[in-house]
Amino acid sequence: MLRIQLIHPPAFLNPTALTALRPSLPLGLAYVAASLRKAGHEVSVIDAVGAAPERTVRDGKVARLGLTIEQIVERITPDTQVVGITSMFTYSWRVVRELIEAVKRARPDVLVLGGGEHFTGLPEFSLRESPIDICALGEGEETAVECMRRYESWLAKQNTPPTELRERVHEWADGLPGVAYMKAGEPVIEARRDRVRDIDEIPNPAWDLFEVAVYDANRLVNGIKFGVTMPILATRGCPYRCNYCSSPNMWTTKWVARDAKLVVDEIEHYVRTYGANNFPFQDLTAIVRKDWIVAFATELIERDLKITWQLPSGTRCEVVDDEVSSLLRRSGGRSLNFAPESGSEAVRKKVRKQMKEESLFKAVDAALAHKLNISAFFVMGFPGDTVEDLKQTVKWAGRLGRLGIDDVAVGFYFPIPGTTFFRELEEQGKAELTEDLMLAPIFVHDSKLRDEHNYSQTLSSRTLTYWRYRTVYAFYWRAFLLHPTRGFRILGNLLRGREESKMDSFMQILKERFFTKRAAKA
Ligand code: B12
Repeated sequence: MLRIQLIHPPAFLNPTALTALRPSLPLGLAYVAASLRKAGHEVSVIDAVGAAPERTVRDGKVARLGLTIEQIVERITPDTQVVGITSMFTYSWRVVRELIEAVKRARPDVLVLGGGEHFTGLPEFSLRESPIDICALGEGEETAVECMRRYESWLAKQNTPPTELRERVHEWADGLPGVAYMKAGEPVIEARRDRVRDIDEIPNPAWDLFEVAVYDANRLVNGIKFGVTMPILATRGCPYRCNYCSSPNMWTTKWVARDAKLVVDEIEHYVRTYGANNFPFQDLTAIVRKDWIVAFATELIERDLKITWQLPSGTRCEVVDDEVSSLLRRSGGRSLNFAPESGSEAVRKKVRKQMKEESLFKAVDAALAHKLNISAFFVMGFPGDTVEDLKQTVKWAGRLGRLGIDDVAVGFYFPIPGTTFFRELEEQGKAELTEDLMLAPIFVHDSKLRDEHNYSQTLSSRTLTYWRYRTVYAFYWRAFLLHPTRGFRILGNLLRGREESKMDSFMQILKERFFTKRAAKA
């Protein structure tokens, strides 16, 4: 049995962003906590965000949300043997690196294990740029448990408390699938671990170790806040290979779904335990197989839990037909996001989206017929994009506005480590791991694109900004004029503090900012 403390680091925010991207409950860390506890270890959590959800401090171009690094280190207990740190977003690498340095400085006797999308996308970089001891790559539960089993038996053989843990990791981690560490000053990236075969064996997230209610109370949730919110995960991975997405490297193209009944059991448990009634799925793409989504929605309808659920990170549209849309609506499904990325077939081909125009608009028709809230995600400025491509996206946005979907989100492309496009840009010497590149994901939400965040190589930041607004305009003037009740509904919700769409969420955040500013002035 090891004493392990898992850390959810402070978050970076972009104080000038149009949209307020804020952290939410760290699902990955909660899963790892549950598996380590099931393996018999003593696990506790230091949640820098949950412990100080209202503390934001300006830090150059960004703001930090949560405890200070010093406050986190103070919370590491004297008998702790291992610290695990999660990092989902490369844009917050600087604060994660500072945390690793501070922990190793204060507690050289503690092993520091990192995990999450960032470490999986950039293992060598993270090992060279920080004193971290070992990184778990990809799906983390089994790797974390195996890592701790080996470390514990190695520790037991040490006559004296070991020092220089980083230099000696290879003594116990050699050949361990799914990890990366340093050996004689050079990174060793072991073979990746196979994906978990029976994901229903993975214990549910250990939310009892987190201040769940604090996240809901401070609106640190993702998606539309229809009510008391808890994240949930029903599937892992995605069978597609889009060039801008890290999933093929992180999860392989194996898409695995949990037993639908067990997902509903977990939802029911949160209804009872936390009074939750709103469930944003954290799945990369939950709707891939029709039989699974039909079984899931049917089970929810039969249990009649009076909840809402949604897919804020998007989903594929190929199997969303009349039957599926009707079941989604009746089971409390409220908000779907489709991610065509571009109206240009050439761009969808270039990024390997494999989404046909016909599939998207058939799914939109079906979902609208059953009054589902729908948004569409578009991205501008992929390497090589042309004005002609952007014009196609404007056309699609106009068409979707006419049809009556609720919202569009139009972002700018940014390179993500561990993706095909990132590797290509790197080979061309155009993806240096600078602070600007890493922060791009949160700065592309600014009112205009900055040159340092423009990776299109063909179009100026000014042109891309212009076409973003052309797309937003093409959608919203039709959405409001051709569907006049919308404006009144949004106004009504704004006054009542209610959210039913992305626009409502955006308005609530604007309202909050306005009153916070006014209170600060008073
Ligand atoms: C849900 C999701 C969102 C949600 C909210 C996420 C959140 N919690 O804040 C929304 C829709 C809001 C969102 C927004 C964005 N997202 Co997003 N999102 C995801 C998504 C689809 C799932 C994340 C998830 O919960 N996975 C499920 C859990 C179980 O997996 P996990 O967290 O990876 O944890 C496992 C392992 O990583 C590991 N592990 C994790 N922590 C630890 C710790 C230790 C010690 C160990 C041993 C192991 C370990 O074990 C865990 C269990 O197996 C991922 C893609 C994906 N992975 O599928 C993208 C992803 C994380 N998002 C990404 C990005 C870029 C963004 C945006 C910046 C996009 C944008 N410009 O708007 C914004 C930023 C939002 C913000 N808060 O700042 C990128 C991040 C890439 C990177 N390297 O930085 C990803 C990878 C998408 C992609 N394919 O490229 N996102």
